[in-house]
Amino acid sequence: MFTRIPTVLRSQEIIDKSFLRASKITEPYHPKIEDKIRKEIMDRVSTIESTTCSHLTKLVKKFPTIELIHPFYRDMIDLMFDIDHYKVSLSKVQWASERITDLSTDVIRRLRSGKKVEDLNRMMREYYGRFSSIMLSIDKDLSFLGSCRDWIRQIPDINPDLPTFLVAGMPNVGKSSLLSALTGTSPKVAPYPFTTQSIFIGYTTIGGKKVQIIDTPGILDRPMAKRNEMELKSILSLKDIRGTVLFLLDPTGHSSYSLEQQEKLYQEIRKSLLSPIIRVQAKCDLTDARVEEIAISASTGTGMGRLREEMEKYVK
Ligand SMILES: Nc1nc2c(ncn2[C@@H]2O[C@H](COP(=O)(O)OP(=O)(O)OP(=O)(O)O)[C@@H](O)[C@H]2O)c(=O)[nH]1
Ligand SMILES: [Mg+2]
Repeated sequence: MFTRIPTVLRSQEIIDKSFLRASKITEPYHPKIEDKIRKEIMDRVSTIESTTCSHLTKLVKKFPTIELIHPFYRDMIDLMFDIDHYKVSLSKVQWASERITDLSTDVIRRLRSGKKVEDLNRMMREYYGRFSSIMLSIDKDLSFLGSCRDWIRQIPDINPDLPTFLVAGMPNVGKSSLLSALTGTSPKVAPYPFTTQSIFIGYTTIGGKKVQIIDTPGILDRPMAKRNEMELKSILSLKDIRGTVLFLLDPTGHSSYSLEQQEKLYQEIRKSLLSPIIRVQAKCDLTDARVEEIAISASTGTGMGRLREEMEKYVK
């Protein structure tokens, strides 16, 4: 989703890069030396301007605009860094780009009327000096945006506009197996910020619609009390996805959690996510006991049709 944000160069790197390009420009023979030098300086100024401004405007364009992105991403970003600081830094980059364009236009206009070689050279030196100081004045912003980029790139590639199911349940109850049984193909893996775990995203068609199913190991699988604040908040940002939770309960003892422990997690998820929840009994091939209306086996495929019918009710 946000993997296409370009690397953010620091001020000095941008200065060096554009000066190096400019230094390679030489004008062929002109009968008058001042014409040759004037043309050379103008070309250098244009090169510095276009190299720098295209980098800066690309940055502004490729960084997400907070107002336009889905609340899920906005909340994630809000957890990662100060959004106001982010907006100010982006607008300073925009400002620098505009200033450099103005400065370059101005010097090119003045170069046209410059007669003596020494005047032309002075204008060029002044231009280089002013250009550098504009660039250096946004160095802190570039450095900050560079770290924002590293954060933003960690936001998982969830499509918040697809109907979504979040698989939840205590460890070992069969969440990953259910995801595979529903989606067939091997899921896409994405890191999830603030946790050491990755999430898995699979797709299938239910009721004629493409849906997204997300397995969230380490995220929706243990009591909230055991989590730090960042983890809690990152769980809450899942709320913005407005998915339906598939809550797996394993009554066989195979997962080594009692049904009571599993109920407790169920209650917590119900309260914190406020999403609709479909309760699903897992591993029904291992026991004849039916504790839930919907009982499935990811191993044998029993009950999968019934589960899909239920899921269809939540795919609007
Ligand atoms: N017999 C049987 N075993 C199952 C079924 N579903 C999962 N298992 C087994 O249960 C174990 C845990 O399954 P996973 O799908 O990895 O469970 P999980 O909830 O993703 O586990 P964590 O990611 O560790 O939380 C594995 O050994 C699976 O083979 C099922 O329907 N029937
Ligand atoms: Mg798993």
